[in-house]
Amino acid sequence: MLRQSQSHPQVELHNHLTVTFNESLAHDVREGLTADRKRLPSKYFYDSRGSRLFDRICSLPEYYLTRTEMKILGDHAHSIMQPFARGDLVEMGSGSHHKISRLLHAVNGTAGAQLRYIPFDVSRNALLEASRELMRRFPQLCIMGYVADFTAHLHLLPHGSKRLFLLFGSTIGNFPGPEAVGLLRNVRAIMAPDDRFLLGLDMVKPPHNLNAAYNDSRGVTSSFNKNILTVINRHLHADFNPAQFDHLAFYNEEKEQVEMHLQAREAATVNIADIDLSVDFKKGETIHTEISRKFTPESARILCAHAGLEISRWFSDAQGWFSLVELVPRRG
Ligand code: AVJ
Repeated sequence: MLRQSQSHPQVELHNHLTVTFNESLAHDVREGLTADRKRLPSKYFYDSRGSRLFDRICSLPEYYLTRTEMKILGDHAHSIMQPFARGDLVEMGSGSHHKISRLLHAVNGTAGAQLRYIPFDVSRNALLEASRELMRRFPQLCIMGYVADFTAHLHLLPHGSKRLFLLFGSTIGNFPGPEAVGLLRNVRAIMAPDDRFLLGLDMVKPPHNLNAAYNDSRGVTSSFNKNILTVINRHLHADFNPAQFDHLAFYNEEKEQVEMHLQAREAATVNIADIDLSVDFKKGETIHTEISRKFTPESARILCAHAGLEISRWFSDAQGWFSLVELVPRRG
């Protein structure tokens, strides 16, 4: 299905979502909340309220990730963009426009520059909002947005131009090992030899810094975590009381990942009307809502190698807290 945006001739939107949000939520909630150890996929944090809460997290003093990645992007944008004055910038899970703006800014005004921005996001609204702002800032830019799931729909991308793939924010850290490798392999599978892939990775660092980043003093991360229950209430007519759950986030040193959970304060039964499910919670029982893996130079190299990707350049901050790795497809 193709939808051309009337008011913005520069933007072209393609909608490829085959199952509705409610259908996929219903399936995942049933599977996750009937399991022995209850879990919910972290992608359901991001309705419009959740996305706003996440934006607030990004500017918290404790949450160094966004700030650090933005600084690295600013420092190295020219060098990163040098081979891409012409071509496609494919951003997976694009969300807001700040990071791509840093890269576009570096080529803005370059003679002969001709870039197309291809964001992938499951939220049509997020795509439109970001596109509007980008068109205002970069009137020459062409935008071809995909309302689609980048874990499933990358093969729909147009061919013919040199491409820079982008996955910012350490989003890859939300996927367990095999899934992360699968996702990177999917990108590798459609890369031409001259294409590049810029991947954001949050690095292992002292546990107190990691714990602080996911337990901010203003409680924004707690609201963000509990928002997943609000999403289920609204979309599936459930009766979760978010106030009866505690936000739990900690760095698991052995697994090198931050884990977020929601912990029931008291025993409770929750009814989820639309899927005819009632779920019992014991006092203290948890729902695992997110993993956020942290990397070392070695574990990053191994992850990429498993996906057939080689690190060509490594960009980092002075402390080595966050990395942007530039990847090339390995031959053969
Ligand atoms: C957007 C997935 C990178 O894992 O740090 C922020 C999400 N979770 N605070 C992360 C998040 C709790 C964030 N990512």
